[in-house]
Amino acid sequence: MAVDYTTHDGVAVITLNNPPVNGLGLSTRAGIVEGIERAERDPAIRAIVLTGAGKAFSGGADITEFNTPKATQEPTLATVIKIVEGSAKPVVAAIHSVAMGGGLELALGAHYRIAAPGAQIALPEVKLGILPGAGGTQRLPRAIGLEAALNMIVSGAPVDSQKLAGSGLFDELVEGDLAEAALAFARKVGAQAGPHPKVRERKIDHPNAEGFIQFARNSVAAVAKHFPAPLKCIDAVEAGVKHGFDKGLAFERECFVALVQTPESRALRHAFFGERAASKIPDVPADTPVREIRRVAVIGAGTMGGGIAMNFVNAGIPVTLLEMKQEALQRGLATIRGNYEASVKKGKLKAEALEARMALITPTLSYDALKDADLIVEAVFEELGVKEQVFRRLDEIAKPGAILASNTSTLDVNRIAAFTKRAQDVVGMHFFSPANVMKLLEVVRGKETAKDVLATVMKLAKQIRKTAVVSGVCDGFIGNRMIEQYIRQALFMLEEGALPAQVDRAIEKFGFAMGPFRMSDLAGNDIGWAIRKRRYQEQPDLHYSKIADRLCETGRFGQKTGGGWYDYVAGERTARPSTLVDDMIVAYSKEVNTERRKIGDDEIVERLVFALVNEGAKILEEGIASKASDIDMVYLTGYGFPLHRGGPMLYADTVGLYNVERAIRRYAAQPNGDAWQLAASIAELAAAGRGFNG
Ligand code: 3H9
Repeated sequence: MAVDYTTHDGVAVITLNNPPVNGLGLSTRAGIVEGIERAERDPAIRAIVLTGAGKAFSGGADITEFNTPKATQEPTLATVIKIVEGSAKPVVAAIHSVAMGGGLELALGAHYRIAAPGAQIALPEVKLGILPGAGGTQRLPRAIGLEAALNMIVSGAPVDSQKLAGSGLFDELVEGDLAEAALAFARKVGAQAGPHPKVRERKIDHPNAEGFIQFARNSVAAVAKHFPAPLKCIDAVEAGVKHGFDKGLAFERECFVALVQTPESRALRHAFFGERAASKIPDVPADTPVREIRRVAVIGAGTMGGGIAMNFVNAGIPVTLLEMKQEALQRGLATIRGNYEASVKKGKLKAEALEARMALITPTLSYDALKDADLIVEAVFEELGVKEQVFRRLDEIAKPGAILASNTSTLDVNRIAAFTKRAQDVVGMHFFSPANVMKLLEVVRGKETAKDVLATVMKLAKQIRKTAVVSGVCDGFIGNRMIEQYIRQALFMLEEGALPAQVDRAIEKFGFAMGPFRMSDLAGNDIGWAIRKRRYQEQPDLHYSKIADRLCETGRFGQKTGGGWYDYVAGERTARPSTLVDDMIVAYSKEVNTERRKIGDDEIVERLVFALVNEGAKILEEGIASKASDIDMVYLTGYGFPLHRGGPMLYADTVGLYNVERAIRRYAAQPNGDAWQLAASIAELAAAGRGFNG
């Protein structure tokens, strides 16, 4: 049963009971209506309490029902709220923990609301690319005022119930037992003559509603470039202000129906579920016991090691930081302190918190100090010989059961594990730079990594607020293996007729945060050069454009050398197209006998994005990633892939795999086409009329 019904001395209590968050799916909605009708029929009942079992009042509409027949099947949420609001017996919503989206809208349809402190109150629909579609844009402004409501609706951010005390939303904030208080409140209002108050009948008073609405429009302009929902939220609120509740409600409904079908909303919902799905590993059951992580050690206090240490410290976990030399240790600590000081300056961190965090770090020059660490993360130089030394040492000193993690981005985790006699305890934790900022963590599963090690690391990732995605062992893991194909295409296109600024502009217009050449100039062109040099040895037949090597041979490594694909003025980060480099590219085309042609922006985007998709498909085929959404999470959180497109694999589904396949076949027939080896699964899924995500 999704809804429980009990009676308590004249009061009916309707309890949503649809774990995990009392989502308002069809059976829950039907249960509420049944409960209200039953209470209305029963002459002994004077009032009704509406509440939620478990860890929420309600997390809102059941998102999994969107775009399915259940979503529109009666009773819809709008109907449920109408019935609640229309009840002759007063309905009291008793809110605790979470009242979000449709959950809050349902509560706004009740005649009275009481809440426990600490409940998260939100209309987060905008984060899913939609707007509150069951009266939220109409009732919330009437409950808490135009400005506060618009802020909540447009940001989607949760507000603590305590902060909303006195806002007009709650009739009472209850410190003690909410259930008891709800019964008492219901008995009180049940004894009063009706009609009972309705939020819809309140007025929206604002001295300059039009001005504030315009201000709100201006403030969402940047986000609105890629997402239609924020402006629609404002339009719907405005409709209610200008034309009254009923017209506003009808307009809100119209917007909801349109938005829920947009690719942007699909992308945001995909990211919402993708994030949660990433933490689930198919053969690691949810109840796998985890190891306790009370103390972490990080080896290497460079940029990476320091950033990694900060993640744990920020979560209150003490860290022992090991370096080989005193100066390096001091430098590392100073950088960490500097990062925290910058946060204090920006007002994001209190000065006392800075000291408390620094106090959680124990610097050391001795491996012996790592003896009591439950997790040791190695972030030393990226060379197998160096890793070997570290892991052999760790095997000697780490306590039994300690997890030994490598931050390697390119090396074989199985070989690293083999340096120890406890391969089951070894795992990859590939953080992205800057490690204290970037959300992504690739968790690299070696062939012997124990399940409880994986479960522990995934849980820990949540604690340090990372999006963790499991990758099998392969060169580059999920993210870098795919980006290599993207870069390869970018370089071929230079050779064939494009220039760096055009490539970057096209893909940035598609929505990437930064194009491949600006990105490479930022990261340092020497990094890619080193990888290519390794490739030339390992796979001498692999066809690469040598254009980037030419650039590197001139010492143009990017921003750090004052020039790369672009020119840079000292102290600035603005990328200025470089005549010298552009001439060099044109000369190179001549040298390799390629007649330069005009390459359209569409081709640039397709070749870059489909290179990711094609490699992603192979990664899935090989089981390196266990699901398409994992790949999308890697790209959304680690590589600046546009969120409104939902990641490369969802984007491919949106375009249609039939079209993706045709494009890849077309590019494979062009010069440099040997770089395209169509993934078998693309052709198979396309033939079956399916996508990566079903
Ligand atoms: C809406 O209401 C539209 C209406 O305006 C109009 C309708 C006509 N549906 O996050 P967690 C699942 S739109 C389905 O790990 P937490 C979630 O996938 C909705 N499932 O827990 C996960 O499943 P699993 C507006 C949902 O304690 C499990 O619950 N509401 C929903 O850290 C636990 O989730 C929102 O946007 C849902 N609505 O946080 C709220 N919500 O275990 C979105 C959660 O299988 N939800 N699940 O992986 C949240 O922000 C958080 O989940 C919440 C709990 C704060 C509620």
